[in-house]
Amino acid sequence: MALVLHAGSTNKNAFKALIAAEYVGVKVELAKNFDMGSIKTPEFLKMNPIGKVPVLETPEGPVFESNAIARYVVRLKGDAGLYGSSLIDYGHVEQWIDFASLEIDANIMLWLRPRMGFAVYLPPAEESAIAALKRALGALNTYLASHTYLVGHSVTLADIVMTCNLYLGFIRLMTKSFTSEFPHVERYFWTLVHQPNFHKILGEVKQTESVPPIQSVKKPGQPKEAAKPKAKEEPKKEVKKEAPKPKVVEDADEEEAPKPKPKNPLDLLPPSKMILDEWKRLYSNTKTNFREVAIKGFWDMYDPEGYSLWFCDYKYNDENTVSFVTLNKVTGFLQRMDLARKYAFGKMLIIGSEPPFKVKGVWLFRGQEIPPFVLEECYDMELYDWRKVDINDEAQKERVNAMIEDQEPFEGEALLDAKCFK
Ligand SMILES: N[C@@H](CCC(=O)N[C@@H](CS)C(=O)NCC(=O)O)C(=O)O
Repeated sequence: MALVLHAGSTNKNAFKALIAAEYVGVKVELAKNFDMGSIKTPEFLKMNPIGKVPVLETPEGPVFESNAIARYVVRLKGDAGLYGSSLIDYGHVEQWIDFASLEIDANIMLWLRPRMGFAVYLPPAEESAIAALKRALGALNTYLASHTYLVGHSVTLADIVMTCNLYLGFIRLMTKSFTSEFPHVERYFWTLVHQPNFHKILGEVKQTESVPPIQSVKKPGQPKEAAKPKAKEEPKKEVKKEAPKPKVVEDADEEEAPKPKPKNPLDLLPPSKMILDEWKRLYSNTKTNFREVAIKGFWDMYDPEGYSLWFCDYKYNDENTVSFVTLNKVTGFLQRMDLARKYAFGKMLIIGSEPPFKVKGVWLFRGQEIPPFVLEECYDMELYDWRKVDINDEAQKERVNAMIEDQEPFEGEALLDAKCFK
């Protein structure tokens, strides 16, 4: 029988237990017809005296506090590896759970609650919450530069708690311009949310495009109408007093301002004889004699003035210890390159028959440089070393051919997979 979890269906604190349940194979269900209005009733307060959610009902009584609930769920199955494999792993799992709660989540909440109208908005308090959050994300980023997961080589409860806490930040407050300072945190977060057990609970995750505007404080226990300011002028005065706003807020305002969409500078380049879609069609439609048809066709079409070719090499191949995580990393990269579909073609090889796997690729870009908007918008770009292909060098040309063709062995090694961006 499923354990019942009392919480709303979008509560990231409840997601911790739901994701953990997926990993360990325990049935946990959200309470049917859950109503936030019920959490201060005497009946609910018997389950959690502070009147907050989530609360898990177990055959032996209720458990509250989301981290404790997640730990309970994991221990129902012995721990199923979610606590690592040694005493020190266990210590580190607990270390990161506390860090995720006290250094990441606490500061996200200090930033978010006033903006939602659940606490008074004070600019210096917001600035200090953001500074503390950045300090924590900086430390996490440094750690993740050389680690795929927080502990060991697979997902632990620490990753579940950390990802759920980051999730709230990513969907509500932390825009791309904010998170790009922490590329390893970005990579970690997007990799984790794409894991099947996370995806099942979180669904498609979309990073916020702006920081929410400040709302006037809602008074607890009063109907929504009463929380509204009495005089119409009041909110305007409050808004004026906000200045100076922290930078992220200004960024958000800028993002919100309606601006005409500037033309992509690549559209202003002199026309090229190479029609990218023609090459993509040739690539897709060639089923036999690939060398003679597609590769030959590529070089016949190739316009070295209008296009350039680039090799890329993943900088952190040592981290590629789990095949499906490595494959997900590459899939995520190609998804994020969607913005360059009109201007690029790419081939990514995942190389090796056993871990650690190497990730290498070749890309065709419109123009002579990697398009700046791609470098800015797609954080994966900085996880690779990029080298322009010298097409006068036959060895380099042959390497391009081998990559486009998925030649195996590639540089003496088997291919785990090859993925194409077209
Ligand atoms: N530390 C608690 C936080 C619980 C919490 O703040 N819950 C919010 C919803 S996410 C709530 O119930 N708020 C209602 C209230 O504060 O009255 C946990 O991790 O479970």
